[in-house]
Amino acid sequence: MNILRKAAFAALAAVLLAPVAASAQEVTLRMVSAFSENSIYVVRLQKWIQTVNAEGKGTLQINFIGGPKAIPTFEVGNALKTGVVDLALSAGAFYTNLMPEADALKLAQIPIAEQRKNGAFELINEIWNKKANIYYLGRPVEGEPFHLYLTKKITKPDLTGLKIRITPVYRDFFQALGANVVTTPPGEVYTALERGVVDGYGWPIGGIFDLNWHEKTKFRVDPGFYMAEVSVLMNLDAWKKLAPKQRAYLHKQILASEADNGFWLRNNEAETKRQAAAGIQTIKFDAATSKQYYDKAYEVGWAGAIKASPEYGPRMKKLLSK
Ligand code: 173
Repeated sequence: MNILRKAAFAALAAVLLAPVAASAQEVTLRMVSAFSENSIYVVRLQKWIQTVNAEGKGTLQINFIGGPKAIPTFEVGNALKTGVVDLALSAGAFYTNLMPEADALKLAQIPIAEQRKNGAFELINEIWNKKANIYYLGRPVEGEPFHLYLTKKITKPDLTGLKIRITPVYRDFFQALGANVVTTPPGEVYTALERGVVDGYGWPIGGIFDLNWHEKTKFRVDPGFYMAEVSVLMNLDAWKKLAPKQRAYLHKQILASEADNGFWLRNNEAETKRQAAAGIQTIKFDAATSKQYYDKAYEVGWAGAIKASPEYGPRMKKLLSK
């Protein structure tokens, strides 16, 4: 009798619990972006969210709250760490207040697909989880180099006497070239140019038209250096709360967006042409000077990253360099 009762109870429990375990309820995640809503990063993000939501009915939905007007660029990291939002599209340079290692991802010379294979991705998550309570989901933007843009002409890589708008991305490099630097979020670049507070700024090859900086820009210095790192990040507690099926779904969708990275090369070409058409002149150095300029960017970049994180900098360098 006792055994029968136990068996009946177990059967009942299985019936009651099975549906819960097999299909977790749909979850809605709140997402912000550190870039303005009209930037190509966010335009593409919104398309991605549409796909995620269309294919994720009953599993997972993303509610896009907005760009820096919702949460200021440099505060997105903290909002993510503390769980004010679940997901964010941001660049490491915008959350170095949480962990200096964030900015080192700009120095990666191998694609994210390879980072997922060679242990770099695991290392990134080890650091990001521990130091910022962030799960590093993936990197949908690739192959977009940074450049120096100027309102005044230079003939050699010497920025002495010039004031340049930066984020942590460019600090060590532009300072090594003699610049005076001023940090601003992207949203304040136009005003800084307009008021003559800065003589130039750092930004990737794409996007200077989004906030009308082309109106104030006269020169772009080639070559580009580093690679713009724009990633999808998740609050670690929110990630842990997802059911395995929901995690797998998000993972599948982020891999799909990474696989679509051919877009960036086409975009780089189009934006380069658009800059020329807008009258922005290219400043090029001779081959030896160009190489010195490019090599110096990485040299001081890694030196800065290792100084900021003696613990992880060398390991990141080993796994992210070519
Ligand atoms: O604001 C910036 O110049 C910056 O740090 C950045 C990082 C990644 C992509 C675009 C800009």
